[in-house]
Amino acid sequence: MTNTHSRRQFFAGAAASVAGLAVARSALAGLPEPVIQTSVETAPPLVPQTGRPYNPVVTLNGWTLPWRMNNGVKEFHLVAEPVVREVSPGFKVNMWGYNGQSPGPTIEVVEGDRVRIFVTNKLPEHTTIHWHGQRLPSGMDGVGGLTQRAIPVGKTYVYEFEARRPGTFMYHPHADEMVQMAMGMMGMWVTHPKAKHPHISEVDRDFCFLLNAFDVEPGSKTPKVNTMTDFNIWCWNSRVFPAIDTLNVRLNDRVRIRVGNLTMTNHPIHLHGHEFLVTGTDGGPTPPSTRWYEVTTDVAVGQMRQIELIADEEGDWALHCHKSHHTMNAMGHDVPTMIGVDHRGLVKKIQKVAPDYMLMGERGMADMGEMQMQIPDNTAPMMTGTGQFGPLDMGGMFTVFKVRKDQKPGDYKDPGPYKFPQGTVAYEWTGALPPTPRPAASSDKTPAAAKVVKPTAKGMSH
Ligand SMILES: [Cu+2]
Repeated sequence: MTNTHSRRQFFAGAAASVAGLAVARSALAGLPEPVIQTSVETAPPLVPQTGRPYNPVVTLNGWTLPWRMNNGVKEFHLVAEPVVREVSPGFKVNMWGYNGQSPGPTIEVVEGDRVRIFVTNKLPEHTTIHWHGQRLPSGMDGVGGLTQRAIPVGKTYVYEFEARRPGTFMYHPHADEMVQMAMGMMGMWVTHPKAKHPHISEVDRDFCFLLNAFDVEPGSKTPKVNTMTDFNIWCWNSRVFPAIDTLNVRLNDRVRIRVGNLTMTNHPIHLHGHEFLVTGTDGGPTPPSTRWYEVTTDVAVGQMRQIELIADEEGDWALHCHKSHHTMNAMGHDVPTMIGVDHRGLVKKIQKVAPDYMLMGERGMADMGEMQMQIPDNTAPMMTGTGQFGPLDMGGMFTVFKVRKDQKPGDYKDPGPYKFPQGTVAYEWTGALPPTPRPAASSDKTPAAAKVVKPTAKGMSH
């Protein structure tokens, strides 16, 4: 899932462009050169070369935007533009994003930093950027019509404010919001503390990702932008499992995971094998006396959550949204439940008149995980991903938290599948078995839907 060579190239390139801009003093009067990134790989942490030091984050399948220092001000250049995002291998979606990607790059600054962000609009319509959760002057809040004129097509606007409080934030348009967010316009913002903070611990690994969702009809390439709640592609940073990178940590690392939700529903994020504390919310770090241990935390629409844990159990641990239909990719939901219905012989008959007809699920849907059924071009299989023991029957908002004794400090590479110590994996009982007859067909011939429900003026009545 990672490629060290191109990571290094990207990293060297980014560092060089920052250094290069720092010496080209005469160029500082103009716009900072926009840095564009088209790789879907997780970029290594961008260690700050200028400004106050901090411990950088890693954005899953994303990257951090380099800046230039201009008279003590951190200058960034965001370009709002149409992009093509590979949601999973073989599944590319026309999105709108920033600097070559959806989501846009993570912006990392330090508490007290003066920040200047140039925003160039290369979209076919006007836009703005709202800096979700920040303390800032009202006129920098990015609400089109209310606090500024929306940025016209082809124009560049400047936002400038001080990053006043440390925490996890997001950015997104506040102009034609439904369309622009349905098209993938969003990004993460992390403000690191300027000094030791009583409510912010120093961690060994710091990950971040956005929850986002799209409605892409199987076989098409552009999200439907008028969808209100019925999204079908459930993403972390515009990727679906198994295309979401794993979170790779060393045994006993202190780990922070920052999650922001810009979908239109809530997501209970669940980690296996460990308890965690919610150490930060929308309002910043939480006082330690208010924290309690969880294994699932709900991230509501528009919210940010920071969770922290000590990774003290080796293994491959699932990390996923607990809504089971969010760990699946595009599928039709109007499929009748066929569990327990014996329809042997029926499919062949129907296929004579409708050759593509497929009846699924008389034993559940697990078979879908390994079925090599034909799917339309440019879509993601519904349930996919293969582990060392077989298919995972998963998609969407799912990845693996990999805890390894021999992962080197600062090494974020995927260590591969876990080598389970002998005798620690669930195993088959090979002794005598109790009889397991299949349930006999029911002798009860009474139709199940025997009650007649009649609509009345007041509603439904029996
Ligand atoms: Cu979810």
